[in-house]
Amino acid sequence: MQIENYQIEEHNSQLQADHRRRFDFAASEVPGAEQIIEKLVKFQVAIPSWALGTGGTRFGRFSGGGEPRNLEEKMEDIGLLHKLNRSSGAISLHIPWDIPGNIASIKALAAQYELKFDAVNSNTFQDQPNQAHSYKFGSLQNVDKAIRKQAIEHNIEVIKHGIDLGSDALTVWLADGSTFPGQLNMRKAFQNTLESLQEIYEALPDHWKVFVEYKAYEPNFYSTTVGDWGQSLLFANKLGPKAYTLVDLGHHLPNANIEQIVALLLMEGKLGGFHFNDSKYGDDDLTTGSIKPYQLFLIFNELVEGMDARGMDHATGLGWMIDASHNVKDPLEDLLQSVEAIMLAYAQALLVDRKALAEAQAESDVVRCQEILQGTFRTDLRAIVAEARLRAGGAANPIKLYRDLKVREKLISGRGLKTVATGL
Ligand code: LRH
Ligand code: MN
Repeated sequence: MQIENYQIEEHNSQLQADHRRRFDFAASEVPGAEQIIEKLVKFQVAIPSWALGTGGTRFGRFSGGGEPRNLEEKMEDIGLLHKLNRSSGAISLHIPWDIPGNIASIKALAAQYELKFDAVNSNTFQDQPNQAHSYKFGSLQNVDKAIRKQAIEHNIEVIKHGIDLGSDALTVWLADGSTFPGQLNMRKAFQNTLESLQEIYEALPDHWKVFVEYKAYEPNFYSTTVGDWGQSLLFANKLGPKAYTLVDLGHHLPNANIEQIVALLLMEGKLGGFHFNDSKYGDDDLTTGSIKPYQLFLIFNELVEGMDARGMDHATGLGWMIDASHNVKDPLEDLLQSVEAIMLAYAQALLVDRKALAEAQAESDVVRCQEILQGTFRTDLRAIVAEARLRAGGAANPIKLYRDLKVREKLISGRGLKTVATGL
């Protein structure tokens, strides 16, 4: 299913007058609107190959139909998203859920859909059919050297797939840990994991990065061997300059100050990237910005301040990726909403009057600091984000066009109601 340029042009001309009115007002309110629009057009968010179907929970899965049956159809779906919002120009693969078969045809398809390959993800949290050793008690931490070796070899294989596709980063998330006190020698688990990661690190091409993703709990419920930002930073510092931490917004204990964690990891030059999503309780993998939009803005506020302090290019300096799972919504509509929330938070962070904020902070004028940040957060930049999308050739209102074109209905008629996408 493809969306044609004429369909986008028709949609945009119908919404032109309304958009122009809203944009002219927004631009009159927003100093530096043109600079913000330029940065938004450059900013691309990678879509996870494992979030194009209906994940479900252990209590049940309610398929929406028309799910992609293979990597080619997943790239078709991400191509659709990118056609609509021009900000989803990358795919992040998860191996072995999405092993690229014929590299040449997969790369040709990526070029056709204008998609780059972002970080590739290894998977040593599930046992594959005909796997020699089980990861039941962990992978890189495992007390059994043969199991650690199997997990190391898998990660090196994932790097090879990434090299073939033109990716330049490996994301390692480990479910490793323990579920009961006494089950694990946590110091030895750390050391086994570090030793294993060092072998994986040695296999990285010179220009590659490895992102060490931390998570507080699940599927282990007593200790997680890469359990928080401090442990991830410890690994990244001990591994070397190609190793960084990865912040998945849902991987923190309740009320963690994620924006402070981001500020410090960026200050240390050890922040590698993000898995954007939202949550109210645990690793809920909900739509980005759907539960705590102010926190998302505060995170981007620290990112813009910290990246500018280091002279980093916003679009290419970090790994911008979504990591979500869909239970009750159309996966493509959910991903369109997530990208929109990310672009809005980034736009608002670009709008913050940094000079005024620094002056207010220098005078400990708490109220003025708040007024500057909250005033920016309460500034409606949706028309500015829409204008950037239109200038990049996208749709004025992606979800409206997605529905008007009956995309899901067409995917269901093409693929059937019962297809199940690999992933979460
Ligand atoms: C773990 C995680 C990790 C992925 C998986 C799909 O919770 O966030 O990033 O490997 O989800
Ligand atoms: Mn993640």
